[in-house]
Amino acid sequence: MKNLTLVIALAALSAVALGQVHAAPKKGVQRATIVVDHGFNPANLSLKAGRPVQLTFDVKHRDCASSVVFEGMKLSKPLTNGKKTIVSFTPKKAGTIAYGCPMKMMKGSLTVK
Ligand SMILES: [Cu+2]
Repeated sequence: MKNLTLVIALAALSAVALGQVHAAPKKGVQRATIVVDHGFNPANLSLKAGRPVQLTFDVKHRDCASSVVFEGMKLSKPLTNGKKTIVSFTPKKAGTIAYGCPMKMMKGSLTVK
């Protein structure tokens, strides 16, 4: 009888876990963390067009990247060592979005599909 109770409890847990997966909104925010440590890691991310993006730049050592500049988007945000900077936008179409330090020495890219 105790075993049966355990099985039911596990089944209930599984249902909750599955429910959470299904509950995730189809048009949810695409979140990712990019570590800034003498470069951007990961240097490339794949994103879906038409869905909001929230990138967290976790800055360890920004070096010359006093800010992160997104080319062709009129978007830039200052970076500070030891702090996190959140950048939000919605990629409208497929393509590659390049970003980097203001001098384009440290580089990263976003592949929008
Ligand atoms: Cu630079």
